Amino acid sequence: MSKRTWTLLTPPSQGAIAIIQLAGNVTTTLSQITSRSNWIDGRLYLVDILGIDEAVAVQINNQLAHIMPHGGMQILRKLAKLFSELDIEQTDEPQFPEAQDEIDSAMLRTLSIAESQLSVELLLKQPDKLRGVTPLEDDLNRATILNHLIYPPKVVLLGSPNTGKSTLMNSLTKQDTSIVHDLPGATRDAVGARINCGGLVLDLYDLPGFRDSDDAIEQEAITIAKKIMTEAVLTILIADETHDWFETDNHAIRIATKSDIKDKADSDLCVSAHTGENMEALTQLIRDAIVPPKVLKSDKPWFFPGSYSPTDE
Ligand SMILES: Nc1nc2c(ncn2[C@@H]2O[C@H](COP(=O)(O)OP(=O)(O)O)[C@@H](O)[C@H]2O)c(=O)[nH]1
Ligand SMILES: [Mg+2]
Repeated sequence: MSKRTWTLLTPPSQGAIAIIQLAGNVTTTLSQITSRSNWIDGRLYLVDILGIDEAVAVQINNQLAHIMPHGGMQILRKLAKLFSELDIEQTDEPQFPEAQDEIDSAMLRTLSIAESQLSVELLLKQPDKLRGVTPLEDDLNRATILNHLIYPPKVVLLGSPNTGKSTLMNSLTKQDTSIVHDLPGATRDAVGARINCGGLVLDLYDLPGFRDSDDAIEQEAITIAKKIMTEAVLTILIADETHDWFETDNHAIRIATKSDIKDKADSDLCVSAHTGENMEALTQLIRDAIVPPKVLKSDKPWFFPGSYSPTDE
């Protein structure tokens, strides 16, 4: 008998409906967990799952079925226990019966985990471009950039205390994620938030100033911040009229804050979080610095994760 597995297709959190994919000998599984013995492929049935829940279920073929119970966490926990008792193993590898071939299936899997809207249209076009193609170095370099549409990259704000980093962070996240304070060094921890930046989803961090400090907690925050700095794909250098730019070897853009008071020369853009001036332009600038329009609009194939392994040759 082929190995029987189950995969949660919906997010692992409270929802109205959950979708669970069953794979392996599903005829056996369905007869064990419901009282229905006769299943026509592709037809939806309302079934009772051993008193746990009423669910909609469909057998796609004798190796694949979907059951759609209510999405409460208690129901999911009970179902997980039931599957485990029946020796049905949980996996994180959904199957896509609608996929034409392996590359199509890899694309659908990537699409299911991709964070940025910008990836959707692009991914759907890839199977046609990728079949039978081996990547060149140039293709792999382009993939490194485009993969940021799947896995949110880290971006850091870096500048002297009081230049307006936390205020900018709050404005970009539209929440109070950062401490805004007039005292220099008010941001003791690296504060991060996942934001949608013109269609690109990224993790933005407001780093503490790297001051010498005897405070153990502050030292710890600085250690964390330095690690995030090295992982960041983009550093947003922040300065205002009275503070100058920090030095960095990272890929960086220079954003001058408080343009409502005065613009600053030698910046890529002057913004004001208070008036909103150039805030829209800032999100586009950040996005384009990470995924340049030239790369996004390229007609060449995107070797997204799972589409190619170096041993494919
Ligand atoms: N006029 C003006 N003041 C700002 C602006 N952004 C921040 N500030 C002020 O600058 C000070 C320091 O801001 P904060 O965000 O805490 O700076 P950080 O130390 O770099 O995080 C606060 O008093 C803010 O209100 C802005 O766009 N215009
Ligand atoms: Mg701050």
